[in-house]
Amino acid sequence: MNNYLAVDIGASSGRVVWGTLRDGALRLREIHRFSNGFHEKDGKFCWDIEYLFEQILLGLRKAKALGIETCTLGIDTWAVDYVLMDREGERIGEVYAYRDPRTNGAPELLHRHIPFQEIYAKTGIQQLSFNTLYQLYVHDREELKAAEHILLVPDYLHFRLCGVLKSEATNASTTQLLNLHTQDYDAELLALLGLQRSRFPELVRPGARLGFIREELVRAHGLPRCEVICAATHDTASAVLGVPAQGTSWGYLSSGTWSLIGVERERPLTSRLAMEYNYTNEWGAFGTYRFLKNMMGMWLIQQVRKELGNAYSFAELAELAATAEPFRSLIPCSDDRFMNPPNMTEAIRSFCRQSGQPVPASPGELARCIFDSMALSYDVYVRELEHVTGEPLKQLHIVGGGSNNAFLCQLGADLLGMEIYAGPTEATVLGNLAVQMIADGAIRDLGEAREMIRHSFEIRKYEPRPEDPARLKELRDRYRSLG
Ligand code: ADP
Ligand code: LRH
Repeated sequence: MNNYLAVDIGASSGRVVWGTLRDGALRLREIHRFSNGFHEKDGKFCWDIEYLFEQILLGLRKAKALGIETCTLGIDTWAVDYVLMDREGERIGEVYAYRDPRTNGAPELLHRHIPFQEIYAKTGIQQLSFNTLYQLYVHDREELKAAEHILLVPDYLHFRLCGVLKSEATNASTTQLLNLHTQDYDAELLALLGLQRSRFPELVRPGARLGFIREELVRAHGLPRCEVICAATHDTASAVLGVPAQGTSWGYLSSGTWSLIGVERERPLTSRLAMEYNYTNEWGAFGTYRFLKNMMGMWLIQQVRKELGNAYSFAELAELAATAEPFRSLIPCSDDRFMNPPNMTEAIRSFCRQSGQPVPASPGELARCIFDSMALSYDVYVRELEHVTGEPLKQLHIVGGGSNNAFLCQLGADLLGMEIYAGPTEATVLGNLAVQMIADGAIRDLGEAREMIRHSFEIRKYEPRPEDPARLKELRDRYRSLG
């Protein structure tokens, strides 16, 4: 029996999970879980990359303690953020978090040199001010000059583990620097940043074998003998691989710190409407593209929960929301004001106050305001998605931590008038493992992986309850009018 380890690090937490295949079923055992989050250092918002690397080593040490002597390992993390490295392999500076405000206004500055339409035609990537393109554009010039290598976070972690320099394609596409037509980094965009192609490693696809964890690390930390395989290193790419869908006409909502809502396609879609709606075409594994849009996700409730002193669990906040008055106050979830405010609770209250709505006071009212707004936002984006692709959706699969929120799943089903299938929570881990198992020949292809996931994990179905069409219209209009 082969051992497959997945390291999955999201913006709010990370885990090391052991996957095995037995009797045609996929089994998971969580070996190590740790918290994640960015912190403020000298006025900059940064990730603690050394802490994350230590957590990976700790997880691997625990794997060995459980009796795992040999295994393969795949890593995925959140997208767009990067590490600068000199020619000796030393990190330069801090690893900026995408919520650092340094990129506010950066797209407008960059678009003076190249209009967004041209960037979109090349890359098919939605405009988010934190895309690597804009982050590099405003990065300290001296630091950037000193950097021999620019590595996205999982590529850097690969380098630290096995000394190999590669740029994994699913995550690299989120830089907004990959050209859909040449299937490589775009020369014009690199020139605009003053960077040569050589600063980025060669592109590799999920399933590529990177090599074994360095002997010194294995000995110093008591690790298993571990071959590193490129997962779909963008967590959302792995999450979508882990969606237990079958057939056609399904959409997905990867629900964690972000909500990523979209469809899987075999070809990119870069029509004028796709650009106007700001839909993205991120590269997926096995020749797929993720046509999706980012909306502000559980970040809203994560921040409010923290500001309530972590006195309530996520499940309790969902239960409190269920008992609060429905649709009393709404916020435009994805508005920039909620990107990284000094205080989320205050930002929500202040929006409600300014827009003449009742101000949510209690934890239940705050949670209700967030979940009502998120569910209405699902509705807006699913309608856009159907319009732009010309293909109606029959069902939506929600995966990730947010799939545990039964209240929100049901609300989504009601507003969308569509069946929602919720779970697995650990779809990202499953997508990560699936790539390793396919590379290993243990699973034939993505279809078989999804079928196995469907049969191995509980998936909850939410049927839409009848809604009054006039009330639905009124709610949609109200939400859309928020701006
Ligand atoms: P990320 O990968 O971005 O760190 P996750 O996929 O781990 O995010 O999802 C974390 C989120 O899942 C939490 O912020 C929370 O909103 C939600 N969540 C997890 N468990 C529950 C639960 N039991 N009930 C409601 N929400 C939950
Ligand atoms: C989700 C995610 C998302 C990106 C954002 C930076 O964790 O990777 O797909 O847009 O983080």
